Amino acid sequence: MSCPGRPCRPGRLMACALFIFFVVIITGCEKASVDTANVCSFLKGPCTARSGELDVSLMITPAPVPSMKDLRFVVELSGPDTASTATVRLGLEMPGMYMGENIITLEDAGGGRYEGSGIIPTCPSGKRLWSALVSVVPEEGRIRSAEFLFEVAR
Ligand SMILES: [Cu+2]
Repeated sequence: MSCPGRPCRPGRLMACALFIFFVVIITGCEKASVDTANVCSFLKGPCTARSGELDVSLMITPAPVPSMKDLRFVVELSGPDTASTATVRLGLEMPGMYMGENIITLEDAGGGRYEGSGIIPTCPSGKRLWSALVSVVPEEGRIRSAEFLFEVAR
């Protein structure tokens, strides 16, 4: 490969490539602007959300939520649709950034309570905002889901 008017400088090409790479990362992250009023801390207990007739609460321990440590996830459901619930899944993702598939199937602990454990990886970009999408899959009828935003600890 030759550069017009001057000899090739691999160092310069490398710098350009790195610059473009970081611009892509930064603009990619900034698309995921989020209303921080809706961010859960779990410091004062579970966060709650409503999906149709279903009330969904989520607690993650320990709080604040560390990355790369074993975490405990507890979902509690209440409402008329709760009885026919077959499966409750929890999907962990970063808004606007693909961090790999991270889905936790929660065990039925009875009384509308579902429990499981998992790990949140450390984000290479240093971002800390995560989304836990709780999907309630009934034996029949439509899947209901509730999203909980939270930040992992520094
Ligand atoms: Cu990330």
